[in-house]
Amino acid sequence: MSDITDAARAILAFNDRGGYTVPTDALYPFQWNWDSAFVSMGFATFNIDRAYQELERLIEGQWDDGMLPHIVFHVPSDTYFPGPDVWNTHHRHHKKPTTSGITQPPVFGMALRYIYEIALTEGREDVLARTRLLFHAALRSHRWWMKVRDPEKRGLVAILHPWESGSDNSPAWDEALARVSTITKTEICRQDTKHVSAAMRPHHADYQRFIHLVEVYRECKWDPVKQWSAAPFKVADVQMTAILARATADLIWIASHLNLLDEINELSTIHRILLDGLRGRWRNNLRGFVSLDLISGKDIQKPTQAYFIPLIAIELDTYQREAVQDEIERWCNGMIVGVPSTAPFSSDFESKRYWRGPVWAVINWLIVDGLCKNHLAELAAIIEGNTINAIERAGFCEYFDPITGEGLGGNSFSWTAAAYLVLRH
Ligand code: 9WN
Repeated sequence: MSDITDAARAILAFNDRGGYTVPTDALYPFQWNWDSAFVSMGFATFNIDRAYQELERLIEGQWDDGMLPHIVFHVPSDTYFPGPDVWNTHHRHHKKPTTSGITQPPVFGMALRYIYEIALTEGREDVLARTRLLFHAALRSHRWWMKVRDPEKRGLVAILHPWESGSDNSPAWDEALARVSTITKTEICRQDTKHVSAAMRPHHADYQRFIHLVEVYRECKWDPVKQWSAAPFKVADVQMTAILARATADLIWIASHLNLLDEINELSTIHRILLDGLRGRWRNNLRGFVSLDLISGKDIQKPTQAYFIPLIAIELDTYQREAVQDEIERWCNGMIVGVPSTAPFSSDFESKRYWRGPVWAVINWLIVDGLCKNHLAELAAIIEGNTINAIERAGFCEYFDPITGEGLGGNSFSWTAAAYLVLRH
């Protein structure tokens, strides 16, 4: 085992708060949904029980209707805004702990398959009951997605808040977010810029809109049907849909192992619907997949990493495969580390600002996985190698400047450590 692998494990231990892992100390002091799913896979490379525990602690926050919230506030902290008092979701789920009122990409099902597969190779028959319980939690959340976030049956699931996407202030949301009012009743007490330079974070007006959206949904008392009608921001997101589709395929795999025939049928229907929806979002001229703004009815053409995420779920045809390869190579041309979260030739590109250019190790992990699935192993190996090099050079930071390779955002970041462990595994 290398020193760097040791260091990655040490970061997960340092960020462990008792069976769940915070993304990084102070900047993100709670349990985040998709961070924990990635982190559980990192744990699975050396500690299966801890991997299961990460997911078990996450579902403590699952709502009665199946939603897996984006943050679980296990223990109070005043180093992050907005905290539980701003969300005010208490009445929506009658269990402790409190949570935020929105969700995040459902990497959970992908993680469960990953850790279950490793457990099986280790001959761990004792994980069966734990796997079954987590499988049913994931299934409930996938039902929630289909019912609540695709009520008009497009085969695409929608986000009602940029924070749900995980790519918070991506240029992809600019036009849709500009329609949202900047007026808020809540005083905005940002904590993020106390930990990280403001030049790397969203602008104040973005935060005003983020909080305005929280207030709209809070006034709906977090009722999903009311939220759908009231939402001033509503985007059918290809990245989210692709992750849901892939996680659904992974749940089908688990259900086959557990011999759950009704569940296999139900999930197979969901899978087919999502793949049909995704296939319709490919654009030849852009050489990628595009999200749909459900309020304007227009394609979101901004070139972001989301263009390529559907590869984790979809088998491309030969034409698409070549187009994607060319396009990713074009985006990475001249970069020390790709894949940038916004294309470097775009006027929105900013190499250091959140989701507007920097490289995230977990996004590369998804892209590498999608390229391998689509027989583009050579390009996958290059991106994987560059990601590992970037981490070895700059450390386990939150994200990287693609032009300089500099490490940015929070330090000692859990999902970067997890990405290292999995890509090295
Ligand atoms: C809001 C924790 C999270 C990640 C997101 C990332 C960032 C939060 C924030 O940090 O979002 O959820 O306050 O900026 O964008 O992907 O899950 O690491």
